Amino acid sequence: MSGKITLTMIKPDAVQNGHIGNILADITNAGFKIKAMKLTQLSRRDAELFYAVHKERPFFGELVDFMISGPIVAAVLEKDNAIEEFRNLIGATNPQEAAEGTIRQKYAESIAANAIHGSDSDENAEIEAAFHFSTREVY
Ligand code: IDP
Repeated sequence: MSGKITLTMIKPDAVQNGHIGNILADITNAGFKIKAMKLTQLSRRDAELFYAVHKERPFFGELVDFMISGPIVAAVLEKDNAIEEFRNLIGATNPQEAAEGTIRQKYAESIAANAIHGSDSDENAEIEAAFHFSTREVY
């Protein structure tokens, strides 16, 4: 079994469309514990740093513009096998390909405005949690 934490962001589209409550309910009903959480807004520099791994991709500019377009909810979540379990809960990157009942299938608008982020590895979960939260803010 791999690690116990993942980092999520409820993205600006889902916050703007009033889905915070429903998404948090899906997350906790799936057995994740919230270890840290905040409503915040990324600066351009924050978003460029967070998504630096994608900086050569053609959609990088669109992704950064979208991620800074409004507030987000960042959270550290805990569950056994957190990365895989959470990526199963949120569904495929493109909501048109996301399985029935997944968060992206239910709440996302498009492949860019796709409602929610989930870390893709244990190592990145630690890096992304530290990006958003100090150790004192993780319970
Ligand atoms: P993931 O979030 O499902 O792990 P990644 O491939 O890591 O998907 O892409 C990061 C984010 O970049 C996606 O969640 C989405 O917001 C955005 N993105 C991915 N592919 C595209 C695209 O083809 N056009 C626009 N935005 C994209």
